[in-house]
Amino acid sequence: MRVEQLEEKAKEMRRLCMEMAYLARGEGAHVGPALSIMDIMTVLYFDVMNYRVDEPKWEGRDRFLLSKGHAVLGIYVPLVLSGLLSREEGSTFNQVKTKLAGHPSGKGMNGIEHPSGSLGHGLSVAGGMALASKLKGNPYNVYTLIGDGELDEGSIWEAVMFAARYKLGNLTAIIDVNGFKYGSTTDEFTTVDRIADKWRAFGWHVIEVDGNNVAQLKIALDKKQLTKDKPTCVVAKTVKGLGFSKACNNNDWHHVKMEKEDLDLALKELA
Ligand SMILES: Cc1ncc(C[n+]2csc(CCOP(=O)(O)OP(=O)(O)O)c2C)c(N)n1
Repeated sequence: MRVEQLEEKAKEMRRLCMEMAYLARGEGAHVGPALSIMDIMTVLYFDVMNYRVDEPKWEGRDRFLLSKGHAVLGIYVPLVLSGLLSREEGSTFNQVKTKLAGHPSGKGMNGIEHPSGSLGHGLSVAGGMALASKLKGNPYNVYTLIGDGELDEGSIWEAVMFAARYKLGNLTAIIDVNGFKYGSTTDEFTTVDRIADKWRAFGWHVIEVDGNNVAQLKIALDKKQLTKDKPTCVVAKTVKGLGFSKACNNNDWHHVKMEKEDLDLALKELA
């Protein structure tokens, strides 16, 4: 897709995100964490990744794992807009008997490669999938998206070493650097600062971008950027809650029960 088309798609993604969050108003939804990654998800699902809507389990598909699983609308929305999930399934988000739970379980539905929600696991699983691709001689790429607060989890750093050791050039980790975690800024307690330097020191190929700029993301995530024998880390600086004025850089919108007036305002702003 061209950059302008991707920008339009990102807006459509944010509109559907707000509509689905409102549908789940009884349970609430993680709106801020999902809005910050919408541009990344747009570029992945509508410009970068190979998948087949009519054959969701195609062995050659690229794999995506949402490690910060609470931002689940960030993956349900592109799954609905790509056709991997139906609109009808989408409208059951976070309601009784839904398959689309508030954290991705993937049970009985297409497009979720692995459950998440307990932070810190996505990169380990993605690394295993990337190694399997090499061992089986079945070429596909694996992508995982990690929160900057999530970098506090020690398991991530074990997986960082594993991926470099096995030269997983088909693996890309994208870090959503929005400066917040749950209830605080990222640097309030423990701090993982100079993120790019750290991943580089562990032997990764690192690219830094504005994670809400689809033109920059399109270049950074282009498969031509992958190196044969180093995994790639895209450090994406984002704004939590971007797209809706009340949520923008406001961590009170980490998890909310939305009111109808919020939805109306959001749809107006995203028109
Ligand atoms: C192992 C684990 N510990 C704690 C939590 C609770 N928790 C949910 S979201 C969150 C903050 C995550 O921050 P970040 O990764 O920066 O994501 P953001 O919401 O800011 O996009 C925490 C600590 C969890 N889900 N899993």
